[in-house]
Amino acid sequence: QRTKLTYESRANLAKSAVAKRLFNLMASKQTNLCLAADLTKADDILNVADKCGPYICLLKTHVDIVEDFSEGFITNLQSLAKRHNFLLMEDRKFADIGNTVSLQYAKGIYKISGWADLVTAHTLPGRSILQGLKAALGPDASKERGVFLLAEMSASGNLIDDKYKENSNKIATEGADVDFVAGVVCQSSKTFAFPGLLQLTPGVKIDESVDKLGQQYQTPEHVVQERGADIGVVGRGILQATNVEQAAQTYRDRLWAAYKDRVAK
Ligand code: 5IU
Repeated sequence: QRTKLTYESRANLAKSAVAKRLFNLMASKQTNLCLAADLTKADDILNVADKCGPYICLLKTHVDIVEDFSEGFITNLQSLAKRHNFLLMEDRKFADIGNTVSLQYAKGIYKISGWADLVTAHTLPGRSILQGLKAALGPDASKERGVFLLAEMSASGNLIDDKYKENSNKIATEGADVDFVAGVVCQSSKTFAFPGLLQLTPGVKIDESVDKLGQQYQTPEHVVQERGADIGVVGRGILQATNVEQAAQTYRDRLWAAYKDRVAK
């Protein structure tokens, strides 16, 4: 069972070079916390990235909500990622035909493939989503880039059913492009079994609740121990805290303790 294995041991099973890097980073830095930096001003994102940097393995962006986007913002974000040792994920949720996602990944204002170690993508278009994204990269660059495929969502009433999950799992684990898949975004340990993939789980908050727009939250302990999360994604639980740095530390401590407990049992 993958949830019983340590991140170190799973690093050796990963087919994606970025997944291997992330597993090792998590083990050495002792953090399985991803910060969802959903803020609309570049400086605010850089500020939380600097404060929370020591406690996170991954910083997740929605770059299209940034009102004052510039190349300088990306340069600064990259230097914070380097200084604090975390990876960057653009939660773009690509979902179009191969040719279009290839353009969306590399071109336009954001040139995502140039800076995001990881991106998210829907499996709705089928395997061509991986081929399309890969096509945007040079032959060797795909070793430095990875994709998280969506197999489940935390939104109440979402349309994903068991068959869709099963087929998403197949895309993540079978075929020529599996070296490009770093993990799966989902809500349950039953969604996939392969220990070389990371389970990223959003919808994490210390006070279990919902928001007004369909988001459903679980506690750090619940997502790691009952639902199999390898990385817990926390946005507003940290961003709206009075002390952001302290909140990041608390989420890190609780997610990490839950993981240590999970592998010890
Ligand atoms: N996110 C989810 N649920 C999902 C997927 C992505 O919440 O199923 I896929 C994203 C949306 C947001 C972050 O960027 O994770 C969660 O933020 P809050 O912790 O503020 O709800």
